[in-house]
Amino acid sequence: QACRLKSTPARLCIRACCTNDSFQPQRPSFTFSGEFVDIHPGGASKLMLAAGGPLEPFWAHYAVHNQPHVQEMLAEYKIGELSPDDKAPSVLKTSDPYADDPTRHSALKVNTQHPFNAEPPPELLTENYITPNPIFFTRNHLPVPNVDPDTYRLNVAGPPGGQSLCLSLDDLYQFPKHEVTVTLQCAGNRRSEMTQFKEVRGLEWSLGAISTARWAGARLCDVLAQAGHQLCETEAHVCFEGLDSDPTGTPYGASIPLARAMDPEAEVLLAYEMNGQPLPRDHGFPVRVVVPGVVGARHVKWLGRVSVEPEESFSHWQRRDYKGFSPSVDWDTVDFDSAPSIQELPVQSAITQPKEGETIEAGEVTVRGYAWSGGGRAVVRVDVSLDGGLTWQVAELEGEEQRARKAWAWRLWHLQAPLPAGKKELNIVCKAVDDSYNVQPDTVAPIWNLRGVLNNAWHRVHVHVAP
Ligand code: MTE
Ligand code: MO
Repeated sequence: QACRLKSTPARLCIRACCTNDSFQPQRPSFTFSGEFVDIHPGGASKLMLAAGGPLEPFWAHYAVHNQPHVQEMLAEYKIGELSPDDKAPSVLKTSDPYADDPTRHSALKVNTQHPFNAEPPPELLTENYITPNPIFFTRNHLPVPNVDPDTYRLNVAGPPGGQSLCLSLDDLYQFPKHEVTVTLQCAGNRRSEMTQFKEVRGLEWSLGAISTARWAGARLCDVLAQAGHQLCETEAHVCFEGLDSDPTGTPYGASIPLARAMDPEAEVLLAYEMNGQPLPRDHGFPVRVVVPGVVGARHVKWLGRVSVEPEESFSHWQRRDYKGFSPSVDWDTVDFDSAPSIQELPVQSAITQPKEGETIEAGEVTVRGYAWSGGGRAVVRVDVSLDGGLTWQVAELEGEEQRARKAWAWRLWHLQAPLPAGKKELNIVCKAVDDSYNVQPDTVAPIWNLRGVLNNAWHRVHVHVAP
């Protein structure tokens, strides 16, 4: 019997009984040796949670394992098979944690189904200034919780000696309703272009991990004030916990500085409406955080708990992910404690029309796209080149005018330009400038990082011209 947990990690055996239907039922049960523990891509600690027990609940959850190349990697570590007597099917039966996920719009380009990660195709992304809810990009790390709005309670921890709040949805509606149009962008937007330069670890987002909605809800500063919090400690952080959690019960979490949370001008919301509708389940029903100008990862969905802490959230996603590093840092040398968590994002723009590889008509070309910057910085200009960056033309900005220092939403833009006769192909490039005169870097190379975040290199599209 090879499935006993030995005390020294080197001898550890992890039982993996692959009887789950969603997995490969014809495969025999097997065990893995401890050599694998340290190089487990998801970290040793997560793997150890499964030690000595069935893997099904974990693999059902982290569905990334259901792929042939993962099986191949693991084959090397297989050390034996369980005798049929050791199998305990009743214990191994697990319900699919994703069975209750909502249905989604078929136009979305699915990155991973479990958890659900998807982006709208470029041609739909910039069709509207406000992204329609059904095609708003979705970034889930875990199964979507099914929250009953009647029994939902938001727990807001009070200051030391103060009282905590336990707010129903109706309680939240009593706070002044605040509305704001905000563009939400994942730090991994455009990661696939970074991978093309050199491999990175993460979801292969194209240019659609960004969307814009009109959000409404209570202002976080009003709720925190009601709980008795003041901006006395400028180094403090507001920590958020989602109601989605992994098999160990650890919820999604993130934090933002208290100074931003308490600043009414920063317009941080506990949002319950998205484009005039209750939040869709994929986007955090019934309540999510919206932090204008800040990376998507801090906009915690299915919000369950808010607290003010002396330190940033201890969540994996605050401390061990969503940070930027030098191109020289690799997975052997990375020190996550050495880099600040991503908050405000850098200036960004991308071309949504024409598409890469498309053949366009001769005569005239219309180039479309989006531009946005973090921290409320406005887009002052978008430059477009049709010759790979040698010469530039200024695009026309569309969409709502931006407010100074509170430019939370993107600008859409277009450029209509005649094509030089005889051109067989075009290298179209765009780059945006924000009101701090920040510009985008021309290539990925100097900003490449092992997690593939923060890609804001000039966006390039190569097209053919019809003869
Ligand atoms: N909140 C919870 N509770 N769970 C999550 O997985 N993902 C975060 C953030 N909030 C996440 C979350 C990340 S990384 C991003 S980019 C945004 O939600 C995506 O929001 P959206 O799915 O509404 O587009
Ligand atoms: Mo994200």
